Amino acid sequence: MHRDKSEGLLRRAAAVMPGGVNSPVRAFKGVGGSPVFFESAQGAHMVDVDGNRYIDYVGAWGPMVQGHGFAPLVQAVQRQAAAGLGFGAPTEAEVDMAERLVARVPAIEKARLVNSGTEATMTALRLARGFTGRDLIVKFDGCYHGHSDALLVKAGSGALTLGMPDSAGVPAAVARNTLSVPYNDMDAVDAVLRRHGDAIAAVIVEPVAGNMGCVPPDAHFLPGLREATERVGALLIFDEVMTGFRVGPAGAGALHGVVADLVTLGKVIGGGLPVAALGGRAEVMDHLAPDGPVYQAGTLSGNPLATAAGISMLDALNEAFYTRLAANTQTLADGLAACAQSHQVPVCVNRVCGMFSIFFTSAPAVRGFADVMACDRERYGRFFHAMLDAGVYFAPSAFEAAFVSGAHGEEEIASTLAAADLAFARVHA
Ligand code: KE4
Repeated sequence: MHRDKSEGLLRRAAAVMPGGVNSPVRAFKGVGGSPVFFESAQGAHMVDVDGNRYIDYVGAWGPMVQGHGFAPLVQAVQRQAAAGLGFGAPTEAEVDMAERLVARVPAIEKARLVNSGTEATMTALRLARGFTGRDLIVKFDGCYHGHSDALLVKAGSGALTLGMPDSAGVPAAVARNTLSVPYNDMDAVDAVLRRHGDAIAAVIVEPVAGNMGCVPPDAHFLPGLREATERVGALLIFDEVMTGFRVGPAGAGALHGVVADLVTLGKVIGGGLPVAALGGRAEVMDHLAPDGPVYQAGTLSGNPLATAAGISMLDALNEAFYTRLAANTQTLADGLAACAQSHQVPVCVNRVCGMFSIFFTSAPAVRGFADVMACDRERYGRFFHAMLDAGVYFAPSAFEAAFVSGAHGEEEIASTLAAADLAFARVHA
């Protein structure tokens, strides 16, 4: 499989864009080699600029839960484009979208639409600080919540991939207000709340971590966070930008029976177009401008194309969809684990509905950042390239999740497992 055009495009791109990409994790720094430039996508497949076709498990980093080119969404966006691209004024579609989020996510009584997950989590922190009058934030090692200053502390995803979980340019005065503790470690949470409890505005967590690879919460973790934050008067923020409407019809919080004070959403709710959201208790949300003292704004917020996409996506997500998505994710994850074992390659495969990660480790479990950092990233890179050459596109980083869509069926799963059989044989050595 040759990718000459991609390599030529990277040379052009690098002359005019930092690293030749508009988001660092796309640059293949975590797996080596040159990023693939894509041209089109349909269903579970993408086609690169050299005409190579791949089964796609990146799904634009989560939005494509129905697969690429989802017809109802494409048609809704085409219709809206002809009617108007933006008004800078309220539209009925924004109300329709917010009503759907309120109806579907138990934690959400009111919602504010924004343009990215970063905006949503940045706003959530400001709102929590404005509501509580406190400054400190608690996050978890390896969790990624976008690139706002306060959250680039021991962050996952691209920050981890590039070995810069604490970014340059973040003032110490900002970073010192963010405390990061190990995921799934309630003792560490209790210790930091005992010491700083009455100064903590919020605890923010990925209720299923996806930015250090897929790491599900231990059974007691989310209920423990709910009880601990209530005990000290801090808000609990579930960052569901990745897990919202991916792991279940209402996200990970609902799946685990825990209701946060604030929830951030993104990715799936835009189906690939730029829309994200912050939602939560009305008592908290009403502190946002224009009614409240916490300012937040956005020229493109509630953009008509993005809300048209979001509404058509949400209306196509029902219980039956998630039952099938969970079953296919399980079949694929089990098949990959069995295939690795047949080649004596030690792996741990974490999976939840719609997403999974293959960790190259002989450890019995991967429950947090320290476990992830002990995994064999070099072997993941070799596995990634073996799969890429076999026409299967995984995340170009060992610190990301693989995403299954409604368009991944028996044929795609069988082809993926056939490719994995060759790939595990190659990485066995
Ligand atoms: P954006 O600002 O990239 O829309 O969302 C930031 C964000 C917030 N919270 C969670 C849980 C997230 O997963 C993300 C973004 N996820 C990464 C992929 N793991 C985006 C990919 C990229 O950075 O290019």
